[in-house]
Amino acid sequence: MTRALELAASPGVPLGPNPRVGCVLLAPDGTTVAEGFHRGAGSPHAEADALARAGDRARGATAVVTLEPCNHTGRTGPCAQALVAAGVARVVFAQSDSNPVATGGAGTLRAAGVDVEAGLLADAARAVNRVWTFAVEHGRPFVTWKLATTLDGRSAAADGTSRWVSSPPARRDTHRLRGLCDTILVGTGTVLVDDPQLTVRDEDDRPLPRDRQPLRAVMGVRDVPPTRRVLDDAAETVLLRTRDPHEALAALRARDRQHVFLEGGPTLAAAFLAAGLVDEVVCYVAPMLLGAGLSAVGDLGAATLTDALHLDVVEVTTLGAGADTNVRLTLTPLKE
Ligand code: AOF
Ligand code: ZN
Repeated sequence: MTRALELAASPGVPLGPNPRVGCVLLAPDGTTVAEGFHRGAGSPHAEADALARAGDRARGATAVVTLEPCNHTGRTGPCAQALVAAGVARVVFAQSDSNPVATGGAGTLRAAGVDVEAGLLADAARAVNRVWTFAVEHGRPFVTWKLATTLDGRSAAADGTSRWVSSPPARRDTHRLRGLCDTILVGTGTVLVDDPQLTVRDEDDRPLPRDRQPLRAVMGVRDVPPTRRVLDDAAETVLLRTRDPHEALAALRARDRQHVFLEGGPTLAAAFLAAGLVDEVVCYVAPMLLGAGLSAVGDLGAATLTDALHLDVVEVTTLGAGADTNVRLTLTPLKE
């Protein structure tokens, strides 16, 4: 299973709606017959990849898979039936598949007389697909709220200027994190006021190719003029005509989205926080004071200290040096 997990995490697999999955086929004497892994949506599942490499040698083998074999015909599949047809005698998998369309593989295998063992290194397997697992189990995308503030928690000065709060190393780090998400979400307010591009750009500020850009999502009921940069063709854009965070996330989930990078202003951030829909916070703190200006987050209804929203600090990292020094805090909101 350790080897199957390594295969699952093979480099070069594009970010996509599918989980990373690895599979090892073992002969009865314990030697490896074939290995396989999933290379992204539309390509063969890990089990199918390993079975194709094994050919006749799959008969009587044990399949060690990081995820419960699927039970459905989606873009490919179903793997449970393929394992049975290939004559595999035993299946050991790590993580159960709670994806409603694919679940049930273990039952199908057992019904066909295959010996099935579930749960081996399940936590490690869940960690490989942290965000995919969250999305299938919660039925909505995982939300990372990103903010950049001054030491006194302001994201813009009194005159509205906000562009250079964080230092160049922090901004590059933001682009790296954007590129790990499949959706960048803002409100119409941010689009109308700041006219952001919302693309992932490299070290030299060049946008990545369109097919590697996250989806740009804009929520709110105000109209977005066609000249706004978010509507250029550097990346795909969807206008979610709602103010409700639940509805926005449901619409994104319907498009197979699993990781939202929330980059909206204080009002949108407060709406997501109040609804309990922020799962992770990444905050870049610049060593500067404004003493006035826009608070990074709107009213959360906390009139007294005991009403404060508390967060766990997961990581503290210093980015840049000298005048460019920023501190990045990664936190998890505590939910009751
Ligand atoms: C994968 N790779 O190796 C396994 C998966 O519609 P499809 O064919 O893309 O199926 C995707 C679902 O199949 C996926 O969400 C998961 O539930 C299941 N198993 N998926 O992409 C694999 N074994
Ligand atoms: Zn499958």
